[in-house]
Amino acid sequence: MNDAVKMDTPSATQSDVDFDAIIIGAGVSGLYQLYRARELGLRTRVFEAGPNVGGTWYWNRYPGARFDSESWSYGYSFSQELLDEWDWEEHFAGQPETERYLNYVADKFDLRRDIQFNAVVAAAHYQDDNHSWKITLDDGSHCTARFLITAVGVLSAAVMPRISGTDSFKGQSCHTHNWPTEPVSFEGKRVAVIGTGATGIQAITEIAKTAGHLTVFQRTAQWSAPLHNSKVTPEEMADIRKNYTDIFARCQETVGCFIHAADPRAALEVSEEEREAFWEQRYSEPGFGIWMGNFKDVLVDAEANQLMSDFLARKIRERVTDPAVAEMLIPKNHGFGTRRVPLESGYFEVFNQPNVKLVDVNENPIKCVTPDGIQTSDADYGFDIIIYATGFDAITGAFDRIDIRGVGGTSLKDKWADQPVTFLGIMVDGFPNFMMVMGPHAGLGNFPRAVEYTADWVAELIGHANTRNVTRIDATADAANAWTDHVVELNDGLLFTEVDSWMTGINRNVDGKDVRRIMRYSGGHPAFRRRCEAVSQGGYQELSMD
Ligand code: NA7
Repeated sequence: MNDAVKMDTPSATQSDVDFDAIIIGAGVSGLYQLYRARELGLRTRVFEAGPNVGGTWYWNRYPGARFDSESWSYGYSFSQELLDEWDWEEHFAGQPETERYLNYVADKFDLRRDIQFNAVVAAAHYQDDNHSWKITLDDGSHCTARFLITAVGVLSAAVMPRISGTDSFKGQSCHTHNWPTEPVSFEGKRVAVIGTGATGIQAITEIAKTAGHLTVFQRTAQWSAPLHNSKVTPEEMADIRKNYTDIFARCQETVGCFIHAADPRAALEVSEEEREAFWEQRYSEPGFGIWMGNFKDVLVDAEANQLMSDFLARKIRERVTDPAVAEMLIPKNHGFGTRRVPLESGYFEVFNQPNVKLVDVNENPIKCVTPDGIQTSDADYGFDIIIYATGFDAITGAFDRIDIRGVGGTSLKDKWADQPVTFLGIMVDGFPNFMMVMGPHAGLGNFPRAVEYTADWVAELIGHANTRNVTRIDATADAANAWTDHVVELNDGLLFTEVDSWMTGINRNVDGKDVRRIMRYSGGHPAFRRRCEAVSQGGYQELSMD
């Protein structure tokens, strides 16, 4: 074993491996999985590509980066002491506050001593002769572990656009995910932002406040709604603290683990006045209520969805003074909520500013980046700074970037080439002792709630195996196929499956990601929990154990 990976004394039961468990990633998932692994007494090592903890909240330090989940519903729930100690400053925390929070957690639970930073996992190969994984870092060092747990995030493999000349640009440029740690000044600068997803919308709103001139290159307009962020007063924090038990219980019972649950009424069964009043109310309230707490038919019934989209189009027309610009900002190729809804804090008004220009790249495609700026089909733009808010190779991208091989050398990337196949979104048949916290087929939503549940389930499974001297756990092919069929069926009738987005596996900047696939579990967290509990309480009959 290479020196870069330090080893503790092997335990009697697992003396043939360097570690009981390797976790990839020290973000929200990896930190908690490490905490649980420690409780089990596992000799654990976390490999983290970055120089510090935080994952998403370490890397995405672009201006305006913040939660769209209520902060106090997003924090960890597992430690009463932590809940008692941590005061949230904003209802929707910005990246610096969240990064501070995750550092606080790492320090409080003394997690860093088991984390190796700047450690990029290049390969992980299963070795059936001793039921272990051989993990190799990109510096060539390697080690072995009984269990391999991925906590690599859903949106961590950043992707640059397929535009030629990006390297030739003489000014400053970066992808929002790789934002520098030192402050960037936009004062008096000519700035370009390419991309108008959740990230672009946050960054554009903030950068427009100080940029000399900002040009936004938009390919797909978004149905975005107000965030309504505010400071948390001491009185509110005291109230939140009193109610944590109820808050987390509520999150467990909603589809996306948010505090917001769908309204039991259908948009089409109430009067027009009632509908409009409800939507006005949702539009004026903080957070995802407008998406997750909307009428129950808005995301499944095309007519209801059209009415909701019309409502939001009217809002955009009210807020944007130039009617031609307003029309450019109104999505035409998808309905409300069928892509991830970005929440905004004055985004549409940005386009009323004299220092901001919106360019539709469908009308005027970007031809290339030049040393001085960007050339489109109809103009040459000079820039000092170019920002790529072009998103991620979502969900499977971080897996694809590691050479993961299961029994017989089967590559995970190849196995998933057409469609991810998983068991509970946690295991993959033919990849024994391999567990994913928030892999493909996990439910998407208020991330830490699902993370805590999944990491607990994984820890319970490993505990079950260890107490029975089981050294090899694999999902059966039947179980994985049945689960995958179930995940696919759940998408019938959901409007979002008919739309290109990272949630349907589309990324036009990545080879092979141009066909829609079922990437996430759409049955909702309560149903997911019931499925997982049925497996654990049933004695893990869907798994083979030796
Ligand atoms: P997204 O939501 O994938 O957005 C990426 C944006 O970049 C989107 O508007 C893309 O347009 C655009 N894009 C990508 N390539 C190009 C080119 N070549 N030209 C113009 N525009 C381009 O990523 P985000 O980082 O904003 O958000 C990811 C998630 O993070 C978000 O949903 C939250 O959950 C947190 P497209 O839509 O593909 O036409």
